[in-house]
Amino acid sequence: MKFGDRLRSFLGMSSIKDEDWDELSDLLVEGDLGAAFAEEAVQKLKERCAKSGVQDGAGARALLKEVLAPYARAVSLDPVPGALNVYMLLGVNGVGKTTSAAKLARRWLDAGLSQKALLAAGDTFRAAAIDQLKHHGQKLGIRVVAQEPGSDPGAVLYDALAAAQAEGADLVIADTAGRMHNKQNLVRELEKMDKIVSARTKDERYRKLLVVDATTGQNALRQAEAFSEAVRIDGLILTKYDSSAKGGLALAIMRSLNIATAFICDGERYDSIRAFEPERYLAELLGMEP
Ligand SMILES: Nc1nc2c(ncn2[C@@H]2O[C@H](COP(=O)(O)OP(=O)(O)OP(=O)(O)O)[C@@H](O)[C@H]2O)c(=O)[nH]1
Ligand SMILES: [Mg+2]
Repeated sequence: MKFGDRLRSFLGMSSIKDEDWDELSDLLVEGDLGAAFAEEAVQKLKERCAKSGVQDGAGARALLKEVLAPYARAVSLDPVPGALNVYMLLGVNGVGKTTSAAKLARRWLDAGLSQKALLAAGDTFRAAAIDQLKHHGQKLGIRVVAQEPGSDPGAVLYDALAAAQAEGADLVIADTAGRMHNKQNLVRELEKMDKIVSARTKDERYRKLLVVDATTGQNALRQAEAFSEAVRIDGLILTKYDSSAKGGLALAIMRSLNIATAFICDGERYDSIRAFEPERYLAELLGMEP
């Protein structure tokens, strides 16, 4: 049963008793909010319910939505037409970075927010990663700037920026490697790539998006924290929302890193990406009618 549905049945009760609050807290932990956040949310909710005399589940759920709302923040990070915009997609293995890079390129070209886009194969760790991006490039008619497997990802980014300038492209979306087994290496590599782009792109046109798999639970929160220590993250892309039974993870990450979500992806197709809408997200999370 989906987390929202379980919450719906729990909060369907006509009068909430004292011992029910603990169960709600457990339910929120199961929904991937994390223990500390869940406890804090329930504490706030209890206070609000007491203050406004709410004793029934439906009333409590509406108030719970209010308690969680400050953490569900959206940010619009669309390209600004007229000059080069650079996006770097970060995240651990398999979260959907390469797929999201292709989705974003297609979305912004279709919307007329980019006239000419390039994809940069910054994941040089695996040969298959470069091929995968090239495959998307071929399908979408977008050139992919790549080097040999094992080459320096910073050099690939450097090439991509030079190519964008030479060819008059206004959008570069860079894929990156998601391996995490050596945090120090990852951090060093990200910092280096970051420096190369920062030196050549205006701040407001250079965005780092952290891609998070909604199905992966609290591990993803720790990973997000590690990335955010290495570089400034501008926003989240929440993927696999179609197969996530929970979805509270995004809220936990937004709260912990104090960042907002830009996009939410709910499928493998190129058009399975949409702007993050806090109201809709919270309603779905809490099993409410939107
Ligand atoms: N259902 C679903 N599948 C997705 C979504 N986004 C990506 N995927 C799938 O998840 C798998 C991994 O996606 P990739 O884009 O290769 O992930 P990655 O982060 O580049 O992975 P690595 O390069 O191995 O680090 C692929 O099979 C994608 O089709 C989504 O929103 N929903
Ligand atoms: Mg990839």
